[in-house]
Amino acid sequence: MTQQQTLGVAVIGTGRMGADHVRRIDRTISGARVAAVVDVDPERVKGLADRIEGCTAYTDPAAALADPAVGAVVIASPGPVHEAQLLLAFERDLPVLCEKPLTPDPASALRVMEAEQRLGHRRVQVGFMRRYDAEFLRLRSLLAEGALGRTLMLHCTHRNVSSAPGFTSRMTINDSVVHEIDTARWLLDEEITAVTVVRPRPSGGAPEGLSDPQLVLLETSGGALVDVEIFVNCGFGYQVRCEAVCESGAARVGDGHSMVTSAAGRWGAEIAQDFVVRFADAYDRQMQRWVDATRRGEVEGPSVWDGYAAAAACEAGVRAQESGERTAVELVERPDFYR
Ligand code: ISE
Repeated sequence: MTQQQTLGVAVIGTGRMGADHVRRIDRTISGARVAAVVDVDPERVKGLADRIEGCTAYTDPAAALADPAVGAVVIASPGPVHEAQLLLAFERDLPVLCEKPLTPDPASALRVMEAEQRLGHRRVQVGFMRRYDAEFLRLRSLLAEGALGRTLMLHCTHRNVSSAPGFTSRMTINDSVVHEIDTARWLLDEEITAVTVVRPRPSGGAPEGLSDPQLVLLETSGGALVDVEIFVNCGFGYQVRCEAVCESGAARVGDGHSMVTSAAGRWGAEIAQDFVVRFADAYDRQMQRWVDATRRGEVEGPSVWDGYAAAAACEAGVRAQESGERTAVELVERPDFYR
């Protein structure tokens, strides 16, 4: 692939996130075009393809990946079908940007890791978009410079206005806290070694049967502690904050991305209502970086190892939720392929 060629991308899954990625590739970023869209819903996918020149609608991912116009794949379908779709992309040796979670459990993530190693080269970037958010990038640089000394703790807040119908307590770990798990691993450059989950009385705003909010405590291989307030029905806005407490200072991100207005004796800022808005810049940067790297014939960003390590920590998190006990994370040794 040369720099001059426009990358033809197939987007698999055209729900909220997939449709947003289609719009982003079509309208916002450069160097790529949407060559194919895939969804189980034939009408939805046709409606989307009809609005994009040179884009073909498919209901079968294998047929889309066989389209000669397709040179790379964005997987934005539900997590449980990622493994099969990743293996299809490997069969054709296509570069992939795969939305989180890589797969819903560590056993399937390990199978993907083995399959990618059999290919002999990395093909997958996992969509942990916070790694592309300007504020989180600044925090990482600050911590890496070491001017504040070692990082001792991270205090994280992760709030959604409301959870989608059918959202379960285990999804609060697998779909939501998975972001803090990856962020902590990336900010600290350490693995998560144990997870504990405690809960206050449930909010009256939480659907029946959903534990909400919860407090998740992550321990890391370097001895840092990470506490995460996960509250997926807070009702008032989408808030993601992270404060690093270091030996000689502290730094916090997540407050500073909206306009502040003063009027009628009041002063205040807006709060984004969802992740598509709050992390719009990060999603754009993530996609542009993926397209640029792919056109250079390279793979960068969060790897299948990162997806696996997050899945392993999530599995421990779900067990900790169910048992109420501190639960150790079980990880295989990191292959040299991913170092
Ligand atoms: C959703 O799947 C996401 O990835 C969002 O970033 C997260 O805030 C939300 O809780 C998840 O359901």
